[in-house]
Amino acid sequence: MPTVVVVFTGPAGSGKSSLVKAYSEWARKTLFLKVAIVNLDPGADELSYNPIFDIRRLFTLRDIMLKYNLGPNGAFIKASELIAEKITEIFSEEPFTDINKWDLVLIDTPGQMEAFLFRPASRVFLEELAKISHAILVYVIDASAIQKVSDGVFLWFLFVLLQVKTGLLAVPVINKRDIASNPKIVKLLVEDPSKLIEEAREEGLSSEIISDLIAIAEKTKGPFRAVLVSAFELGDMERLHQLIHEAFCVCGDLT
Ligand SMILES: Nc1nc2c(ncn2[C@@H]2O[C@H](COP(=O)(O)OP(=O)(O)O)[C@@H](O)[C@H]2O)c(=O)[nH]1
Ligand SMILES: [Mg+2]
Repeated sequence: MPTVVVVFTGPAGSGKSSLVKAYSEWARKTLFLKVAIVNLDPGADELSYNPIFDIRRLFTLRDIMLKYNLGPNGAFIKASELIAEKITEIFSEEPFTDINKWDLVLIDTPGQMEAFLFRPASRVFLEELAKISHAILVYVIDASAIQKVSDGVFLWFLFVLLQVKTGLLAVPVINKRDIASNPKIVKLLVEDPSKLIEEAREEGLSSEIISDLIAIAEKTKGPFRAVLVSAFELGDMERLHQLIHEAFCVCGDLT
């Protein structure tokens, strides 16, 4: 089977790094896959996994703050520009040089998704990646961050924008199921958003706007089941694995 590259994206704190760790451990232990991990987050303090490529070898957030006299937000933006500038250097290192050697390559992205994915520079990285592999974006939704319909719709819109921006195959996964505030909303958001309209009315949201937003959620929902996982439960990673494979089957790739 060709190498699968999974890019973990999502808002800060949604659990990208935790899922990279859990999924890599599960895939190695259960499926005996050869898994390589890439860390693209220059702001990571300590990593709970062992990356084969780590952007912090080229620069850290702290280096950038000092060198360019920037605060953390400015430094994250600068970091994504530097990733684009150093693209040849990055792709001349493992695992990119011989990507077919691996069954699965997991890419952890900067904590602050908007400073990387929503900037022009990320396109350079993702385009380069798509040239050498079958890449999929996993968009991590934090179930504990969704109490109301409006919380869910907001996070869904970031997912829609991510797909529009990158044009890559993307799937949503709901993390932190162990501390989910309102699992019902999360599930409907992915599988049947139109059912949220009633609930949104009860929240007193402007019904016209919210039904328009939900109509867009309906249009962009894709054929996927809601997959709820906890990065603390290794067994849950089987569901994530199946979701990724289903996504490739649906788009007719990976044959
Ligand atoms: N309860 C719970 N906490 C989680 C889960 N996944 C991650 N976390 C916690 O959420 C915080 C942010 O996780 P992290 O992986 O660093 O998020 P990232 O910024 O998206 O990389 C950390 O304190 C994790 O321990 C989960 O499934 N359940
Ligand atoms: Mg992280």
